[in-house]
Amino acid sequence: MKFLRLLSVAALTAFFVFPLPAADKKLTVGFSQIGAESAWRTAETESIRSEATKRGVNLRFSDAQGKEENQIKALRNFIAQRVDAIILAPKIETGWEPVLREVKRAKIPVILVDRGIKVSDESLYTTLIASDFVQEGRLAGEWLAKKLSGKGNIVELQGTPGAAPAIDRKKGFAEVIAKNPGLKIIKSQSGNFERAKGKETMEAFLKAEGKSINAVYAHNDDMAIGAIQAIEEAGLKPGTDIVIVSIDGVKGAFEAMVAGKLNCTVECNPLLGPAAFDAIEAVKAGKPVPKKTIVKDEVFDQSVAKDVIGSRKY
Ligand code: GYE
Repeated sequence: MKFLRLLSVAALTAFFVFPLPAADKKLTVGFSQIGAESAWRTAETESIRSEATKRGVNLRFSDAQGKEENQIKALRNFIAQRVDAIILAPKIETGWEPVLREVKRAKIPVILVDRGIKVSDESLYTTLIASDFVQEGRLAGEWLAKKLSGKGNIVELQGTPGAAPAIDRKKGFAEVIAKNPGLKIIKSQSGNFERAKGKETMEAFLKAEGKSINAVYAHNDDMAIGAIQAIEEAGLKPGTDIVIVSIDGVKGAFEAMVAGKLNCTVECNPLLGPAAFDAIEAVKAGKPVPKKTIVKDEVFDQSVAKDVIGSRKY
């Protein structure tokens, strides 16, 4: 009896003096997502959601419906809820300083996924996990320059104004075009990374430029798929009459390539869940994390589409 009592006193003492290690506590993570404008984005959301479930993380998901101000509100809610970490997929590069200062004051680490931001103080976020969008633009440009043998008129469908992938994909592509005097970007406008907007913008391009368009460069696959519809409705053959190159590498792009309607896609991997939670766990364990992790991407064109479509994960 006495022994048992002693034992329970020892257990209680152990519990209070040595509380359970933090690693055993269930983490609560807030994830502020931009919206669901593209197949890429839904794949990213799914990757983060399923990885949270797999690791037993309590995920607070907020969909900003395409509005930065909703993302800012979400971050303030996460502060109020005292989450352990925040995953932020920022819509545009600017406008984050004030709210990120509040987050920093609350000592909540911020993991940026997929898009970068412009801040004067880099300590306002912990790490960025993203692709090199300038390089993606270059790869698209190089592929197209070769396909067109350095000659032709290009129309460009840009992503969301102010968003890192729109700015950088435009820049990388323009670099390559500048080196090819026979290539010209005759129109360039935003389709907001959306299929319907891509179609609408392509319709306007076709109306203005008609048959002088030789190629389309779309900052994402969804807009390219919209453009394909517009080209078909104009009585032309996408992939043949007009060469099309885009970025992301989603399933729909591979299907369009197999059907001969899209010529090339530059991959941009949206499956960022595992890397995001690795970073959070490292930060929580007091381990250093790199300021930037660049996700590797590949180029796929029609010639390989049939062989790889079955192994695509998004
Ligand atoms: O390419 C596009 C999406 O931020 C990298 O956003 C991402 C981009 C992606 O809507 O499809």
